[in-house]
Amino acid sequence: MYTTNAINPEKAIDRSVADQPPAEEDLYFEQNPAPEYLPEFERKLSEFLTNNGTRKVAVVTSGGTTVPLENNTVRFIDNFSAGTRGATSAEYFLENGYAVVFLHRQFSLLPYSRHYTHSTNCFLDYMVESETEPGSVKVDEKYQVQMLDVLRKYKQAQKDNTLLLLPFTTVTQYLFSLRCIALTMSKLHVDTRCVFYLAAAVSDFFMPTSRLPQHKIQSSGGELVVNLDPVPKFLKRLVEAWAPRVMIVSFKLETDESILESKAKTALERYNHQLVIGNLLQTRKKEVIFVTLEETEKYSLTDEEEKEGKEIEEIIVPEVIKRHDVWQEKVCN
Ligand code: PAZ
Repeated sequence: MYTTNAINPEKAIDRSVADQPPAEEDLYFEQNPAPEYLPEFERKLSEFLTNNGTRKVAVVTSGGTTVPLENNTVRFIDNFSAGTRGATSAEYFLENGYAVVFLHRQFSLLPYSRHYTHSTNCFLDYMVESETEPGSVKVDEKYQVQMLDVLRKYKQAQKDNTLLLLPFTTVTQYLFSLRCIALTMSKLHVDTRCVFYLAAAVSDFFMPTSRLPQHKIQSSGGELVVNLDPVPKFLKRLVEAWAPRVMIVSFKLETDESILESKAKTALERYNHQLVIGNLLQTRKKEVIFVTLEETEKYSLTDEEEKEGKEIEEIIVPEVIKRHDVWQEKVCN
């Protein structure tokens, strides 16, 4: 009979065997500097989670990440995302009783204020000088009802302390922040109550710190050839190691409809998370697909609903919440 746990001290460390190389994702965190604000970030997050007691939590990521081309950054690569999906979804999570950790691109759209910023109207167009009280300013009569509704919800979220705004700019800041949120959730045992709703448009390529020029690239050098590395696939790490008990919803954006569903399925198979929401750049405000290993379901607004100003997130978020409830039942029992 042999035993599988006998120890031979001479062979305890076999120096002829090379060390396992660290995973690509771990190397990323070793080779790129952590944002200086990370300890403060973690402190604020822990305080927020503690204050929110047993409330369910949605971590909503939103907006695009940048890829700096210089250390003292003048130029960077960016993407189209304005943060509409994230900011709008955050409001519906709040309305459904969730606390929301809003990890967003700095200066992109925010829940509630999104109705009045980056819009075709300047915020001043919503105001008029009061006729009854000369010298004072009030909201234009035609915007009163809508603005009061938004204002009340905004103030309620402030009063209840249910919305935490955490900004990022670069892809590296985003990844360090996401890892910090996942690990903090697990540390505070909030993970089973939490859903990650990853709507941010995260760069697939980046310039490693080791190759980043210190100063502004000079045009006198002639043609600029940029050589970017692929960003390691963090979703696998998030699902397997950082947040295994959190329900994870990722988004998949494509521009070619014929590959959207298959790409979403491939992501599910590769990362083993719970749900991929697929959308096309051209129709993302009107139509999405929910893809799981079992089925694909389409959700869309009718032309009528679109005209009335209904938002697709009003359909997406309650559907995600339904699935989160089922997930919670499963992981808690
Ligand atoms: O910010 P926005 O509302 O303009 O766009 C939202 C979106 C298309 C970025 C989002 O729905 C999405 O698909 N995010 C994931 C993108 C991706 O990495 O595939």
